[in-house]
Amino acid sequence: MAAAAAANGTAVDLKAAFREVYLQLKSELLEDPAFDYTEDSRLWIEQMLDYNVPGGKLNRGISVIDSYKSLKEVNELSNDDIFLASALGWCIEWLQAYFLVLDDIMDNSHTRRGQPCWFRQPKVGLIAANDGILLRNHIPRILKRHFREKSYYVDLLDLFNEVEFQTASGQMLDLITTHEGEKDLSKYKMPVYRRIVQYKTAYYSFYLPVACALLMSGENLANFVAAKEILIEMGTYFQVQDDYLDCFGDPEVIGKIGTDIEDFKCSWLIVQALERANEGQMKVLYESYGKSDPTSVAKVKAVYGDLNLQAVFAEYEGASYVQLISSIEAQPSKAVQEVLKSFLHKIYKRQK
Ligand code: DMA
Ligand code: MG
Ligand code: MG
Ligand code: MG
Repeated sequence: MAAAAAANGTAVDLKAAFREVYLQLKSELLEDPAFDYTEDSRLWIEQMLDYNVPGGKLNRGISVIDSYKSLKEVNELSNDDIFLASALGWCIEWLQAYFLVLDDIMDNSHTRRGQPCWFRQPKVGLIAANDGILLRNHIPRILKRHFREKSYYVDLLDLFNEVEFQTASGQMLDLITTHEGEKDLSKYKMPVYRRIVQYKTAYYSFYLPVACALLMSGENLANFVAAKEILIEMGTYFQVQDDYLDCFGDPEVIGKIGTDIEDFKCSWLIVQALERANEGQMKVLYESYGKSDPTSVAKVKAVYGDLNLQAVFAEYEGASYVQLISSIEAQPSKAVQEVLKSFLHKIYKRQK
C-alpha cells in the first residue's frame, strides 16, 4: 500500500497517508449496510463529512500514529498497524467534528477552519444538531468494522465513552458557568477555569490520542496515570492558548472569529484581567464583558491591552513549557517521554 509506505516517511507524507484513510472510512460509512441510503441522504452525509471532519490541523489524529510508533520503539510500522492507528486517529477527528458542530451552535460562532460554521449554511441550520449526533454515531461504526476482533476492542469502546462523557460534562460547565443566574464575574477564578478546561478540552485532545496508542500496543491504561496527569496539564495549556488566540490571534490564521468576550466565557484572559485590574478597569470589565456590541467588546480588549495580557501570556507559556518538560523527564520510560515531548512540540507557541 502506497499510503503505508509514505506513512513511514516524512511528516508531509504521513499527513497525506493519513488523509487517504479518511477517504476509505468515508466510503465504508456511505455503504453501511445498517442503513439503506437514498441518493440524497448519501450525498448529504458525504458533504457533511467533507465539510466538518478533515479540515483541521489533524494534530490529535496524527498523534495516535506518532505515539504508537514511539511506543513500539520501531522506525517502520506494518501496513496494517499504520491503517489501524490512522483509523483510531480519525475516530478522534470524528469526535472533534461532532463536538465542534454543536459547540459552534451553542457559542453562536461565525466561522470555523476558515469557512462559515456548518449550522450557518443556509440549507443546514438546526439540521446540524442531528448531523452532530450522526458524527458521534460514526465512531462506533468505524470501531466495530475494524477493531471488533481485537483483544482491546472493549477497552477502546470504554475509552471513547468515558472521554466523551467527560467532554460533554466540561461543555456543560463551560455553558452553565456562562449563563447561571445573572452575569457574575466574581466567580471567574483560576480553579473554576482549570476545572472547565480539563474536562472540555484536555481529555479528548491530549489523553485520548495517547490512550488509543497505548491500547493498540497492548498496554493497560491503569499503569499510565502519571502520563495521563501530564497530558491533562498539556491540555490545559492548549486551551489557554485557544483563549488567548480567541482575542489576540489573527482570524485569517486561526480560521475562526473570537466570541469569548461576547459570550461571557470564563476565558483565561478574563480570569487574568480580574486578578490585575484596578478599580476603574474593574468597572469597565463588569459593565462591558458579555455584551455583543462592538463598542463594549473594544472596551474589554482595551483593558486587556492596558494590563499587558500579551506579556502575561508569554510568561505563562514559557513557564508551562519548562514545567511540562521537567515532569516529562521525570517519567521512567524513555518511550513515554518521547510520546509526551513530541505532543508538546506540536503545540508549543502555536499561532493557530
Ligand atoms: C472547545 O472550547 C471545546 C470543545 C469540546 C469543542 P471552545 O468553545 O473555546 O472552542 P473553539 O474556540 O474552537 O470554539
Ligand atoms: Mg466555541
Ligand atoms: Mg465552547
Ligand atoms: Mg475558544
